[in-house]
Amino acid sequence: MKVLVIGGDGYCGWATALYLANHGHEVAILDSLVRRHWDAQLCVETLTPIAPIQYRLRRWRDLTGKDIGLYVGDICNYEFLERSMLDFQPQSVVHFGEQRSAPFSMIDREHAVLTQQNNVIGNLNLLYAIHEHFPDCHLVKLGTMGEYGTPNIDIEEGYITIEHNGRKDTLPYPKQPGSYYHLSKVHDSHNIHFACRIWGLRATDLNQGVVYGVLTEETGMDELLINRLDYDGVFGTALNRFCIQAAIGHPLTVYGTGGQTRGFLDIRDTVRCIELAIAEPAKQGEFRVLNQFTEQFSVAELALKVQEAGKDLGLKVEINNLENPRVELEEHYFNAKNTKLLDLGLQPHYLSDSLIDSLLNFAIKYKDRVDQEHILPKVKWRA
Ligand code: NAD
Ligand code: USQ
Repeated sequence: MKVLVIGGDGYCGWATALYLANHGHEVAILDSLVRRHWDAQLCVETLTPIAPIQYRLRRWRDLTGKDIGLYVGDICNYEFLERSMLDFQPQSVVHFGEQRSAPFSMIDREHAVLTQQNNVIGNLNLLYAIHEHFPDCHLVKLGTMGEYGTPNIDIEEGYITIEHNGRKDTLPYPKQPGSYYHLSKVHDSHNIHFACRIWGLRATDLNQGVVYGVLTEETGMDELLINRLDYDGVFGTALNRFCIQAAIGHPLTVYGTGGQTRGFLDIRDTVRCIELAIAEPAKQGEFRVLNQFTEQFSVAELALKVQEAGKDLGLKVEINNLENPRVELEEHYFNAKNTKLLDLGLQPHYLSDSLIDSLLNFAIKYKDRVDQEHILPKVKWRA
């Protein structure tokens, strides 16, 4: 299948583009490279030294003989998006290309506006491009589990059946997101759902949990193919951050009590979920929603796991409960469904001691690149 991977220079997108190319798909990457620009603005670098996208792709071709196309530009620019899609003629579009950090979106008004403009307008342009030129193309859009928030009832996959005053209907599940970033995903979901209803587009919204890990079969082939691994207080995410903190002897930064529970998955499952979603597209007019995570953990549980694994490697790992910079529930009910991807054939890589070990060892290998200045959170929700 011809698959366009938007955001293919990023953490999930790079691993996915290589995985799909390795599994027989014809792949092109579209990316504005803006994430590299935001890193530079924040003066942060990923733990791993990532090569320029052109070098990455050349190395991939040299190693495998497979070509991955490249379109460098912003999907908020409709003419560029339309031209690239007409050139590539995709059958599926996987859309990872957004500003994806909650803290980044909460820095100030400017960053909130940037996040919502970039995400909502880029996604809307994509809906128009598909409608105008590729009405049969399947859109696979990365959403987030954080769209649901932490309601005091079970979280379903996208929809909930409600009985009210003697009548019954199946409706989109209520959304209570926790940042302007997470809100941008809710706006995207509504726009996609609407486009499916009025134009008959086919779309899958993948409500992904927090991703951890760095190595996939393909990104581990060569140093030039290495994936990014963020550890800073803006773009770094819970488990990845904890492993890197443990590697450099920094106390683990648990926000508040650490009772915050979220869905998590290994990056090797991210790439497989995308493959499964592509292989069985949503029907024409269908807005399909799949919850993409394999296990749920509290942040405190993850910190304890890293502490345990660290012991075996001779690391003395301390856990610090910091004042929570976010506004979020620290003790709450969380029980989210995630059966639809399993039904499509996902065989999860559950979080194991060996995965934490390998992530710790990976972090130790690159620990000299860590700038301690960027570990503690600086962005507050109530600044
Ligand atoms: P990332 O920042 O590593 O990658 C995103 C890529 O999109 C970057 O290369 C960036 O340059 C590109 N991009 C951003 N805006 C663009 C635009 N307007 N036009 C073209 N390219 C653009 O992020 P990631 O961690 O790979 O996340 C990918 C997607 O998955 C995001 O939509 C994110 O919300 C979602 N997601 C990520 C996680 C996670 O834990 N990393 C969890 C759940 C959902
Ligand atoms: N947390 C800590 N310590 C840290 C970092 C985070 O306790 O050092 C806590 C946060 O307060 C939060 C939880 O861990 O309660 C998750 O935070 P995170 O930074 O790991 O993840 P989040 O901000 O939710 O965002 C990430 C990705 C985003 C994606 C989301 C999936 O950056 O793109 O949408 O995970 S989800 O969480 O399911 O919404």
